Amino acid sequence: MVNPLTVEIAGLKLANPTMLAAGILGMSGLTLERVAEAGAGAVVTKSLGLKSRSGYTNPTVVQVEGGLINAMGLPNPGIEYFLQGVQQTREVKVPIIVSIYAFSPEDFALIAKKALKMGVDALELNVSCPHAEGTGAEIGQDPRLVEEVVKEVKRGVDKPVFVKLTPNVVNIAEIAKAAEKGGADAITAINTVKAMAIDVETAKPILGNKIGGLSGPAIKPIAVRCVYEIYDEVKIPIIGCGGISTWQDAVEFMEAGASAVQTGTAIATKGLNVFKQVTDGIEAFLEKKGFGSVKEIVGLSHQN
Ligand code: RRO
Repeated sequence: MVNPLTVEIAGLKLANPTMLAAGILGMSGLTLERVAEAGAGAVVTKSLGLKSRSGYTNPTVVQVEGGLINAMGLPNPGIEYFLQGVQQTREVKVPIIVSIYAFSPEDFALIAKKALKMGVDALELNVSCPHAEGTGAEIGQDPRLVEEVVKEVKRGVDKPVFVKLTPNVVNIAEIAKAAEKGGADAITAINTVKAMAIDVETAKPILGNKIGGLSGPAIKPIAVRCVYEIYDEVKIPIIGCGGISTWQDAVEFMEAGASAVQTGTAIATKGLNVFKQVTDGIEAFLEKKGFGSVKEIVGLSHQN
């Protein structure tokens, strides 16, 4: 009998449609392995660059109503050091997707090649960090640059390339179309929403970087709208991300048009059980509604 939860994203086979989002617990082989063992269908690493980077000064995260605002500032040990560490840990038994960032199309292509040489399954291009100078959303809000980055990466690699988009644009579907034109195999929507918090007593911005990115339940309706709009404009699969912490959230994203979902902030509030809870909930929902596969609910809301 066919497993109703299995999905295939651009040739990548997942036992269930949940993934670890970039940025949370993706800092080492051991943490990726823990997430895989907890039931994620795939895992995405923290965003990695060519060189190590220490990130912004503290505080880098603040809790607000409905979520977290972070301005980590892309801290990472550099792609080669990180992937050597992953190779040395025990095997991660689900697909590993490496999130990468760079400051030019050429450097994106260089990091992509380095990642794939070390045996990872797919790449996620971060063109959406809301508070990075010269990279992230500064690239991801320009459709021509997005197309160029994706084209350059795709020229040199033979593994699936996902492109993670920023919601901080007027027309996200236009950016998704540019990524598809450049050869992207899937779209991840969305990265965090530009935000800030101020300490009223001292009148000081709380984060070291002042401005950061909001994640968690508060951004879910924004993310659902983005997935819905992108689904109407592109043929490649969409991976939904933004405030997913329950199976109902996951089903909502899939009905909007997502073929799989990523979870990040919910791990901080609910722990690693969230993957199994979401997967079990989706399975029960499919059975109750008489669907034979999770694929049958993708984009269902567009019929209504
Ligand atoms: O590291 C960060 O500050 C960060 C990244 Br790379 C990103 O893509 N999104 C975000 O909210 N924070």
